[in-house]
Amino acid sequence: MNITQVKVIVTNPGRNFVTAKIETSEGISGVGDATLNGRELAVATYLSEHVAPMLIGRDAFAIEDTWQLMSRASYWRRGPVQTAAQSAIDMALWDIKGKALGVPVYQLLGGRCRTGVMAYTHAGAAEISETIDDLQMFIEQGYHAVRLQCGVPGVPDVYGVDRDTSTQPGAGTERPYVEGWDTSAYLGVVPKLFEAAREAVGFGTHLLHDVHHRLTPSEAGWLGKRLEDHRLFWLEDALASDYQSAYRLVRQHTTTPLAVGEVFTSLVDCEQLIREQLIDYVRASAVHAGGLTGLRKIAAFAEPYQVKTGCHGAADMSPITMAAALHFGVSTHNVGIQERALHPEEADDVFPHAYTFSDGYLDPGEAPGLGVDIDEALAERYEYRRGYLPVVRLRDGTLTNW
Ligand code: CS2
Ligand code: MG
Repeated sequence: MNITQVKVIVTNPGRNFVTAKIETSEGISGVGDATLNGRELAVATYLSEHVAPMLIGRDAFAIEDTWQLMSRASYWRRGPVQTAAQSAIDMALWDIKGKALGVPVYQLLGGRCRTGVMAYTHAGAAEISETIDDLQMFIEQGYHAVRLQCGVPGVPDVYGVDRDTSTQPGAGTERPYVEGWDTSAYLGVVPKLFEAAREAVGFGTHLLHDVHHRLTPSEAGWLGKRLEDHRLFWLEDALASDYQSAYRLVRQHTTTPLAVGEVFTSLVDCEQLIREQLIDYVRASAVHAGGLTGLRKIAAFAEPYQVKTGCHGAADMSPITMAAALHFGVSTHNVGIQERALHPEEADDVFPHAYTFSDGYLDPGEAPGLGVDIDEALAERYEYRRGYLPVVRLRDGTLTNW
């Protein structure tokens, strides 16, 4: 079965998504997510101009060899643009192989090692009391794990707090939206958020928090220590992870579990973090870290170090990535949890899928392949619209990490 065509489909059902659809000589096709939030057309061009031409005529079953070709043929290694393209092709080839053999992809990855993947969703409001209301609502919906974010007094538009969607990341704004930040005010309110949450719901629900890359190692060590009595499931992206060794200082000061990695594009980005056990969860995702093949390489390296995965699952990756994450999630031993941010309804219509959520767990379903597709006719109705991610400035105007 040979690759005969690689279509690149850009659509905007509520936000931009980029999809690679591979057609084969046997009439079986497969889909892969290539969405890089805020830089979508860079990946679409990389796919159509640099990847597609060299894949035509290749054996569609040669997944590993194709992955290695996309890693090495560019000479320039890794990075978010080329890895998102590589990821999409990889997901599509696993989809094709599952369909050709008549089995869900998780069967090709080793079969089930759990009945479902525990999910977590996002509760975030300006006031702590409103975040707690959302937390209790999600518990009633069956979630066993919820991420909590809240506003920071005196700081406009803080990450993770529900706002008008025109400024939500992923919906995109014509120019980068400028959010505010003040670490001291933030460190004053987060312990209060988790005190209130534990007071309200006890310790029966896993609670998570995303710092979103904004602290220094000593600030992160202080916060982690301060939160220890609230037993978080994880404190995410406490630092920007460019210098993996910076996590040593955080680890020395706190036992609060640490998660990082939604921006990682390969094992190179997290090898030291895992080998030195500086983190507890690696957040790499199928769309950013080389597809299912790339994700499996990271998970296999992490297993002996007792580091688990907690794949990124924001709304700015398509339902194809969610489907791939769940086939990986039910069949990989050291999977910890799966993020579940809901897509706009129109996106679920463009990407019909077999995966389901019930009683706090996600399941990929039994459809052959990844169990997800793209409705090309419907996708065509949603025009691409350039959309920037926000940026963040401190009170004195200094740029920091969003
Ligand atoms: C966030 C993401 O879900 C998370 O953990 O860090 O929503 C992130 O802000 C977006 O994926 C950026 O595109
Ligand atoms: Mg995050």
